[in-house]
This record gives sequence, C-alpha cells and structure tokens, in this order.
Amino acid sequence: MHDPLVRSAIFTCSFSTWKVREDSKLWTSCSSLMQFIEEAINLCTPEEVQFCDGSEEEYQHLCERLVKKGTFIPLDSVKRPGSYLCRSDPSDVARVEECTFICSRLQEDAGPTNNWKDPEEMKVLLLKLFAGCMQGRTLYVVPFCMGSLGSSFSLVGVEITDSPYVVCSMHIMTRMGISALQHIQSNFIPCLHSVGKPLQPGEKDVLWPCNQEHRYIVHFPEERSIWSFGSGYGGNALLGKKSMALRIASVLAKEQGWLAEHMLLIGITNPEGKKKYFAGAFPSQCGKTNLALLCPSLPGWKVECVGDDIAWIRKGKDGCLYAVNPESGFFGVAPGTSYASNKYAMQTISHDTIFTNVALTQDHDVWWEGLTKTPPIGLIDWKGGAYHTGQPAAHPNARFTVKVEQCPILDTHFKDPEGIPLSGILFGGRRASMVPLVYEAFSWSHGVLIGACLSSETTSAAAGHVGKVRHDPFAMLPFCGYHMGDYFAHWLRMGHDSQTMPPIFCVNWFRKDGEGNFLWPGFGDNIRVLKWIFERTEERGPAVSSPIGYLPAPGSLDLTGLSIAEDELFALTLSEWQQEIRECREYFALFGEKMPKELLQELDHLEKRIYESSSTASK
Ligand code: SAT
Ligand code: MN
Repeated sequence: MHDPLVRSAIFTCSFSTWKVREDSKLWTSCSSLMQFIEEAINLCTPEEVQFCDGSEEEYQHLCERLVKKGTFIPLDSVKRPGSYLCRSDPSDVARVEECTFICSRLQEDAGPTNNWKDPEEMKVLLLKLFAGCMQGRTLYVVPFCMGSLGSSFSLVGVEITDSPYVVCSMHIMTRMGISALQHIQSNFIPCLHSVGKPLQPGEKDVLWPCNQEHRYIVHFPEERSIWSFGSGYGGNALLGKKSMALRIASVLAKEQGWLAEHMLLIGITNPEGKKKYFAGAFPSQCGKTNLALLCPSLPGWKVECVGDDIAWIRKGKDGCLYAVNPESGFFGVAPGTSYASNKYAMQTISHDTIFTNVALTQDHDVWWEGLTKTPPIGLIDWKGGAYHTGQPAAHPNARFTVKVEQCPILDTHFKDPEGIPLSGILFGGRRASMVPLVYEAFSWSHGVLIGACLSSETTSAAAGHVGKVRHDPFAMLPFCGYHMGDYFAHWLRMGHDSQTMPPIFCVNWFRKDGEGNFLWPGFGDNIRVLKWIFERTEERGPAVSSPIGYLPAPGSLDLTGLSIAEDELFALTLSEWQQEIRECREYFALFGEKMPKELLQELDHLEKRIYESSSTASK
C-alpha cells in the first residue's frame, strides 16, 4: 500500500511495532495523513519514525530519553515533582521575526508588516533545506487539536518534528495524540518542523540541536500548511501555537467571519457573585499570564482563568461575542514570577512543569530574577555555568510549560465548546508615558482604532532590540497571517451590524514617573482597574468624557489602601497625543488602499477632539 520507506519506517517505530499497535487503523485510514507522513519521510530521511499517541507513558518515556541524553535535568522530586530543566542553545532563545514568512500567492495579501516570498520559490528553498535534515534522528508524528476535542470550532493539525522537546511541549500545550487523530477525518493542517541538524554516522548529538545559519518559520495561507526549520524554541517550533492558532487561524477567521486573537481570557466575579468574562490583547511579555492568573488585592473579587495567550472569538446566535482558548497549557515567562507577584502562577508550576532557560539551584530547584530578592548561593545560570552577579541567572525569555489543569483558578467553563460570552475587550501595551492607566472607547470603531494604534516597547519574547516603542496593532503584528489593512476592516465588519458588541478599553500598567519608577503597582492591584471596567459594563461605573475616551470619574477608581497620585496616572499631555496621532497616520499610510477609510476618519475625529480641547485649555 505504501512506499517501502514508509513501511520500513513504520516497522522501526520505537516503542511498539506497527503490527501490534491497536491504533494502526486510525492512522492508515486517513490517506492524506499517510501521504504527508510518507512525503516527510522521503524528504527528511529520518532513522526512525514514532507515531505519537499522546499517552502519559509516551510523555514519560520521552522525558526519560531526554534525561538520558542530558537535555532534560530532572528537578528535585520533593520540591518540584515531575519537573525538568532544559537549556536551549544560546542562539535559540526566542521567536525570530525576521525569519518568519507569510507566503501567500500574492505579496499584497501578506501586506507590508509580514515578510513575504513567492510560495514556489520558498518551497524550492525549503525543500533543499529539509532534504535529509532528519538523518540520524527520530521523526515524530504528532496529531494535535487546538480547541476542545470534538468541538466544531476546533482545528486539527499534524506536526512532524525531529525534536522530542517539541513533542513533550505539544503534549502539554495541545490535546495531542490518538484523541486528536480521531477527529482528523481528512482535514488537518500539516506542520513540518526540523531543528535542522542532521547527524552524520557516528556523530554525537548536542544537547540542543538547532541551525543558527538557516532559520525559517514559513506559512502558506492558501495551502494552509506550515514549515519550520532551524529553531527548537517556543513559537518557532510548537507549531500549534502562534503559527497555527494565530497566523493560519487568522486567515481562516477572516474568510469565515470570526476572530483569532493574541488575547488572554478571564472571568471576573464581583462581591455580589455576578460574573463576567473579558478578553485582553497585550503584546508578548506585557503581563498576559500575570493578568490571566491574577490574585485580587480587593476583598470579595475573584478572577478565574480561561486562557493566557490566544482567543478564538465568534459571534453567537444572539449577536454577542463568544471566546474559546484553543490551547491546553501555558508557555509563560518565568522571570518576575514569584509568590509575591503571582501566587497562582507559582502554584500552577509547583509540579509537572518543563522549565526552559531558567537557573538551577544547588538543591536542584529552579530560580530566576524576581523569584526571591537575592539569588541563592551556588546557582548555575541558564547557560549551565556558575552564576556571576551582574549576569542574568535566567534568560529574560525563560519559560515554563505547564498544563492548564494545574492552575488553581482555572475557570469551570474553560472547555466549553461554545465558548464564554465576552462583556468587554481590553487592549494594552507597555508604554512608559502618555497612555493613561485605563480609558474606554466611545464606540466599536473608536475601539478598533485603539487596537490599530496599539504600540508597545519591544521585549525579549522576540530576538532583537528590547525597549524600543513599536507599533503592534492589536498585539498581532508578529501573528497576523494576512494584510493588516484587511485585518482592521475585518474587525470593523465584526461590529457593524449589531449593537451587541462589547465595549473596548485601553489599559497601561507600565507608565513611569520622571525618575523612571512605575506609577502603578500592577499585578494583584490591577483588579482595581478591572473593577472599574466591570462596573462600566454594568453602566454603574462613573466616567468622564475626555478627548481620548471615557476616563474614570475622579474618585471612581478604587484606590483604597494605596497612596497613589491619581492625577499622574491619568494626565493627558495633548501635545504628546498630537505627536502620537501624526505617528499613527504615517504608520497607517503603509497600508495604502487597504487602510479602511472609517478608521482614518476615527483618527481625524480623535485629532479634532484633541485639538479642540487643547485650544480650550489654552484660552
Ligand atoms: O511565541 S512564543 O510562544 O515563543 C511566546 C510569545 O511571544 O508569546
Ligand atoms: Mn503570546
């Protein structure tokens, strides 16, 4: 039936031979899957093939294999049971945006914010790189489902990878294995991944194989396929996440009338027991996981987590928006996380967690900057050498990978296939000045403008310069799989025909004073802002109109117990805003004809409001 190569590979399948596998029919019944596997084997020429069933034994077996190899260091079985430390190659520590491509047939469909190359040319290049790239390695076939199993909204993918670290991570981050395979039918998104380091006969492998010279994370939106070469880290390699659930899903969402967004999802319950759900878009490393796992400093308020990174949002029959988190794990930033800042995150990662690029303590536990005030004695840094003061102990983009089920405040509706109803949408970036702590959009289209104008300081989630303010519309700059102008139009369209859209808010936890100190304590105190937002959606929260939107009326933000100058948090320097608007207009010019006129008009209205208020102020 199959090419002899496939058959021989199947028979060398590492832990149970194909003949005795109970699930063999499930695999072979999907001919497009068999074809994908066969082509990958022929192209990448692995030594072995392993069909992953997603079982606990399989996960344990892979972890043991990684421990034997030295890639995983088991952590203390009492302090951190079931957990491992993994150190990546120092050249492979974050997403690489300059190597990420959207290869639509037409360049204008990828738009000016994405790297593009003709798909045919890209395929030629990739085929050369992938030829023989898995020599001496095992090819793992990983069926996975993004979204609840069996939900009509879920998407199934199959990642073929030569990285056991990726397989273990996919185990945590997705519903993976036989359960996903059962939902494939003939429709799945093929994802081909290689670390890009073939092994010559007799060559000893390194602990974290990767290819520093050639790195490509490539998306073919029309073909709906993903090819990733050269990196084994995070979003570059766990292809269900940014590549499928955002870049490819955003293309599907535009075609089918829904939204695939870089958003956290939380439920908030007030002291009277009323619960509402909110979505929030923030660029990478701007506190999404902390907000999603917030431990409120105000008595009587409760936050529950639905997701910390990605939301798929659809309109329900009632015209309201409903959201699901397609992931089943957190891939969270470790540095800065502590019992003081995020108790629930610490509880979540107290066991059965993979830590990547954190420091190792003498007693085989983990450490990172911010975990405790001072580093413990005898620390080993993320590169495996003795820690020296002044050098980072953990890499700033060090991560924990952990199942959402371990989260003590996981929302009970987390798995609801129809999703949770949204009462509000938040946009936020990391802005040292200008943007107030919170304000509310006047309308859906004004809110879309706020999303489109979102800028943030760059962080170490992506390789490159840190701390430079850049436009990051809807926090989707690195993740939108098509033309950003079309994306703005899609957002406007979602809100056109109904009054049922939730209100949109903008938040900024990161404003600083003249001396560079944060003005807002953040973390658990963010509940104070969420309380105002919650109450606004009840039409109870008092607000005042300002040129940029509704601000909390003086005294309406609950600052009980804090000594904070409210004025500074909300100060509007109109000249700064005028400058910002000029900047945004210049940025929007990038999108040419595809820039929706409606948004440009919203920008004009904003400018006019600011101009009028500054001229009144100066009278
Ligand atoms: O893309 S990653 O998953 O590596 C992390 C992020 O940027 O959110
Ligand atoms: Mn993210």
